[in-house]
Amino acid sequence: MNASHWILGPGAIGRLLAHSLAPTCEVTLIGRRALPLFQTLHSAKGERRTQSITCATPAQLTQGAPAPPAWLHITTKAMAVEPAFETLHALLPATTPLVLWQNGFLTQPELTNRWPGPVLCASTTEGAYVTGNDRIVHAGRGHTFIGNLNGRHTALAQALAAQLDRAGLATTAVDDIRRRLWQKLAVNAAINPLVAIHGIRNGELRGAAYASDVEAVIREVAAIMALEKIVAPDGGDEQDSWRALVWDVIEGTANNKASMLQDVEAGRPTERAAILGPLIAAARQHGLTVPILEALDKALAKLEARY
Ligand code: KPL
Repeated sequence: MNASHWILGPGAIGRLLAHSLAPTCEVTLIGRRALPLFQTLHSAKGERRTQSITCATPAQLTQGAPAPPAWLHITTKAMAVEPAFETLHALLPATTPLVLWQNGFLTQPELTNRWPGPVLCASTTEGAYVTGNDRIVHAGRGHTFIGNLNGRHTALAQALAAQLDRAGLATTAVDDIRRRLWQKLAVNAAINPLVAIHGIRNGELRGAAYASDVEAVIREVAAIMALEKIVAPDGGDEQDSWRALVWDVIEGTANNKASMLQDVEAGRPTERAAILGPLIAAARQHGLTVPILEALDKALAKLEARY
């Protein structure tokens, strides 16, 4: 068996990681409630794989006093990272490498500065969703990038990328994870708030009713990215590069119910603080006004206040 991995947050990405690593590594999936031992993964091609995956609550781990893991992956939503991490903190040597799998850019800088051990951030385009307590669907294969925000821990990032790659999740260690997290955040900011507020699938943003709103968000996001010196994935720093990126993702995910819409429908807090928060904060720092992003943030806050 390879190194042991604790995976905190049994959502779709957490369970996808557990399924992938379990055949070759010691894996513990950690969540607030117990999950069935036998977990099934359905692939997009209709294949099915059931395997036993050790699941535990933080209380059970605390009682059992297990050996600490080689890796702690935190796969909760951004706003759940702090309370979830608090439940395990006392069990972890300060040298334990953390791997943060959140969208946006909220907890990544915070934990990178605070945790004494190595902190790696992951940005993934793997597509998965939960269909029950004991099953998930791996809807689309993607790519995962792993790196440290300060450009440190290169060998560790490479070792983890190799492990994940061997486990079937295409992964590359990178030295520009900050840029990649902000690129994803730009796309999420242009899609997620609008579809969550209007209750629509991603593809509906192409219609006349919403396309100009998307364009307005892209203009503000592109202005922030320019000030933050974040180039688009095609290397361009013009608004057109961001427009092309966002509309490509809308096209490619036209049938998707975006994660923020799923959160609103389920009455869960959204990731607005992790996605819109860093953009609005950066705009303020640069003295830029972003009325559209601020209005989206307010509208989401109002929606969340209803549940
Ligand atoms: O990542 C996404 C999400 O749903 O959070 C997008 C890109 C918007 C695709 O649905």
